[in-house]
Amino acid sequence: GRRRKGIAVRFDIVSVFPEFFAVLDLSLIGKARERGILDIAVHDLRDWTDDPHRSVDDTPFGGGAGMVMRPDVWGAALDDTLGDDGVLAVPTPSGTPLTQRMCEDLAAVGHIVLACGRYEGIDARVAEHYRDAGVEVRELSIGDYVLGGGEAAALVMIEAIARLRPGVLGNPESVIEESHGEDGLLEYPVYTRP
Ligand code: 6SD
Repeated sequence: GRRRKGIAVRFDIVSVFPEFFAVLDLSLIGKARERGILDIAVHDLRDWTDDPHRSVDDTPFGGGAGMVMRPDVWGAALDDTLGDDGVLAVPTPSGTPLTQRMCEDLAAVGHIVLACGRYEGIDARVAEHYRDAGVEVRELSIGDYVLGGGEAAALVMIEAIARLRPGVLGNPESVIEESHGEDGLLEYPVYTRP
């Protein structure tokens, strides 16, 4: 199903740097994965190439600097990972700004596929194709600055979304409490005992 309450949420991450996501073995997210509350699979985009060089990029149409990620390779990877229930999340500096409210919305999605770009980004036909096919495609920015690729942004998204899932935080009151503030965030200094 697409929206769910209690059971495990699934994240599929597709990247040319799967090792980037080793930090998801740590802390609350690592524990939640061990407990089966979070189901996170990390995939190497190059597994969907079929040439000996395992090439994922090509020269940009019409010229320009750098390389663009190939739509055929991304199409093969996303056909396999989206299934019939995945929401496609694509980190990009030109995307909709990620907010706490949007994270709450995404925490109700049962299956999120994160497509991490490198180089000059993913060929624009990929998002267009999946939108046309009826997939919910979210192009998201984590802030108004330019990263080297989508991986760090995907980590931010997973951390912000996963901690809203029931059972991921040790203390569920800390999620409830933070929702009292004006913009949903803690806005006062905190102290341990003097
Ligand atoms: C080439 C990317 C993907 C490059 C990004 C996202 C945000 N908020 N800043 N930069 C980004 C995402 C940069 O692939």
